[in-house]
Amino acid sequence: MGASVADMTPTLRRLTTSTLAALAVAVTTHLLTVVLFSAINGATLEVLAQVNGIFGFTSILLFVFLAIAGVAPIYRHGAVTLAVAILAALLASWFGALLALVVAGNPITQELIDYLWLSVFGFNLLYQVVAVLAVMTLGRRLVRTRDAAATAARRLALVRMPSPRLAEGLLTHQDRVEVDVDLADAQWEGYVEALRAEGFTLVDVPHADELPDSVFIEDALVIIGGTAVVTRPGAPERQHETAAAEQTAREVGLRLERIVEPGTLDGGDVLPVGDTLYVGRGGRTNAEGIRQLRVIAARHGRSVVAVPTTKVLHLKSAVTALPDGTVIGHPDLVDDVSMFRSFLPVPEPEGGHVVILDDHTVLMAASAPQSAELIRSLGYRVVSVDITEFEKLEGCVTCLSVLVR
Ligand code: CIR
Repeated sequence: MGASVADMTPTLRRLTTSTLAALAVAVTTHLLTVVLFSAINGATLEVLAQVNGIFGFTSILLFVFLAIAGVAPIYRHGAVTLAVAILAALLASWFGALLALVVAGNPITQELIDYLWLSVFGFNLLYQVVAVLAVMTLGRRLVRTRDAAATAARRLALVRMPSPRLAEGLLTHQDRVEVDVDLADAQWEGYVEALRAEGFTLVDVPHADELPDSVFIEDALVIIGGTAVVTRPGAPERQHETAAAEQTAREVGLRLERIVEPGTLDGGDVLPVGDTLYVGRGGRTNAEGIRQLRVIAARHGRSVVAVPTTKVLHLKSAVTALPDGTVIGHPDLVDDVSMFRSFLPVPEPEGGHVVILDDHTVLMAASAPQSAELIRSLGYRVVSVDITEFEKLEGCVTCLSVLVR
């Protein structure tokens, strides 16, 4: 059996994707051009065979050029794709026509070269236009579909190394307590290692020394299937965090959507449970942010339930959900537990925070041992991590990563 897209190494995947896209574009361009050209010039079998011969070398060259160019990320930005498509179509048609003429016994003369340049705006023009259109539609779609499939099938964890200015992070509901930045670094390493040990491939969002809260990467992106919704954090100081997160999301092949002004939304306010996204309406996420997310979610077959959140920073500072969909949290932190279909109280405030690692396993902070015991008694495996330094900044176990699976 062949390896699935997700099993391949990134280089092999880029190579196969690029070859497939180049093949699809070259074959489609060839067939379409031959049919259109023959139709224009009288569609007899003889004309068809002749036209087929004229564009044969061109199509082989188009395939080779695109297959080689596609190993680089040429399909990521429309303008780059267009430039490469035009160049590949021009080169392929020029050299393809040259080869066809030479093989047919024509000597290379100045007259022949002039004729080739003229052909760029003559008989080769149709080929070039069809090739560029094929790259921009078929080629791009094929590459994006394969990238999205590969991303969806992998277990990725996007993380962002703490800033040396971590201790200056924002505080809203807690008093400032001194943060041990070295301990925070060690705890972050422990958190990342725990994810790695559970089979996640770590992806680093480039760290930002000047952004104290950037380690809380969860607030910058909301993942819905193969799509990353780039948020617009409610704290103006945190809005610069999204650019690098967006770039990394693009690089791992996620499709992008955005929350835009005047909407604000923090990822920490979004709790997915089955096809429902519970969204906290609190200090960071406003009504317009929720409205925009509702529109985006509907396109992906998800519904949004807005949850008033006044007692804590984010909805997920109060509640998260177990793999079976039970919402858990400390009752003192939840505005209204009746918002959730099934709610289980836990004994500690930090016990309401879990990251679902798989159907049987959750990640929890070591600061909630009794809640961990309760969750174990429900048949789950609990992986514990120490994150005290991040808890001092109103962070919890969910906010240090964005999982893509
Ligand atoms: C803030 O106030 O934005 C940060 N100090 C904490 C963010 C924690 N994020 C989260 O729980 N999702």
